[in-house]
Amino acid sequence: MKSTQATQEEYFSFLRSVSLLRDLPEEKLAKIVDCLEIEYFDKGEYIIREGEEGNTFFIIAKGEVRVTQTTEGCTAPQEIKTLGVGDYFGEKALISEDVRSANIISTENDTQCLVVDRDNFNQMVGTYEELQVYLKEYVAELSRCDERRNAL
Ligand code: WNU
Repeated sequence: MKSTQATQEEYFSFLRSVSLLRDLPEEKLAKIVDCLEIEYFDKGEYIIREGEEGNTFFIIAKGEVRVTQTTEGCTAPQEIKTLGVGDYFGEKALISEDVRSANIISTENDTQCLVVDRDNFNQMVGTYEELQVYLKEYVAELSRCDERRNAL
């Protein structure tokens, strides 16, 4: 990310406030700030589409998104939850080496996401054992939620 130092510092302290990244070493966090892209989405815009390939991880810096997913026996995708500032998504396709498993849709104009690509995500997670274990468990739990939803 090319930006002023003031902006870099803002992103640094914002990322520090994200629970997932709280304990990440200073230099790792600084590296993430260096390689971040910022993406902007309007209300109703799809950030992620279920079934597509994906190579990015997102952290919400502004706004709100809806998570929806195809469920057996339902014609329209069902809403699973909403996520807001400081929440993140898109880790599952990266960790499970699978296609996107849900839709992510912006519910506001000017939703802003910090985007980390697969290489940088792997570096961030790979060098930090606890983070890796935490995310793997969370992703396994999401798969169980998916199965349960489809079994209803
Ligand atoms: C869910 N099932 C599935 C969420 C975000 C982060 C964490 C929950 Cl650690 P992807 C679609 C994304 C997926 C997840 C997100 O949607 N998601 C869910 C579910 O019940 N995905 N399959 N809830 S919000 C959320 C936990 O990030 O990653 O790359 O794309 O498959």
